[in-house]
Amino acid sequence: MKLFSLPHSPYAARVRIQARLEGLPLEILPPPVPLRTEAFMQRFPLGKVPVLELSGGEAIAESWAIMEYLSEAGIANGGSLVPESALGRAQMRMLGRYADLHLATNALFPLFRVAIGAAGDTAEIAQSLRAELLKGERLLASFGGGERPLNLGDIALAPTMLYLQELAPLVEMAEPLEEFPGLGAWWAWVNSFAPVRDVLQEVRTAYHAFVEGLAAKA
Ligand SMILES: N[C@@H](CCC(=O)N[C@@H](CS)C(=O)NCC(=O)O)C(=O)O
Repeated sequence: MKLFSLPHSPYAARVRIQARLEGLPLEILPPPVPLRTEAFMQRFPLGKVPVLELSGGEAIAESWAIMEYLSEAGIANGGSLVPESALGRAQMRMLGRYADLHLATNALFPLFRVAIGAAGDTAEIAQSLRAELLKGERLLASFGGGERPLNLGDIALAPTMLYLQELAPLVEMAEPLEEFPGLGAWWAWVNSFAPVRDVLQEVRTAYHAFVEGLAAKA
């Protein structure tokens, strides 16, 4: 199986973390045709990476669909990243949807726009970031205390949280998780897993290289 990935992509990073945690035999490759071209859109209708290409040539896009496919395909060597109970699975999906529909939509994308120099009210973006982080703080607390195994929701959230911390200084929030001890503890916990920590470091390095490249061109 081939995973078409970009090193700085938080969405591709999810699948790469899962692959390392579960010992999945994925060949990690750049997109086989340039993004944002008709050729890419024809081959991969949703127009984004990551894309998982199966040995029969079928393509699966959307990181969450790929992660669920991989965990259902019966090829994992490690423990399961999908909880056994229906409640555990619902909580896992809530974390994934929190990452995409709340944190990314309302905080990360506005921060990206600031990063590329688009106009934006930085005080408003900081307020929105705090509001979204508070949701996460409360969501994690609602799962109850105590140890639980890492799941796909944590893996979906981790790269988004990495980018928020990289970009929050743009809106005068140097350490955004400092105000949210539950999220801070969660962040330390997910980073205690070497595959998570290592892939996040790859994303961080790729992102910094990307930013330096932009600065050099300016
Ligand atoms: N919802 C998608 C988002 C994927 C996504 O936004 N990928 C970005 C890279 S981080 C991309 O392919 N961008 C190319 C483009 O927008 O042209 C997922 O979860 O896979």
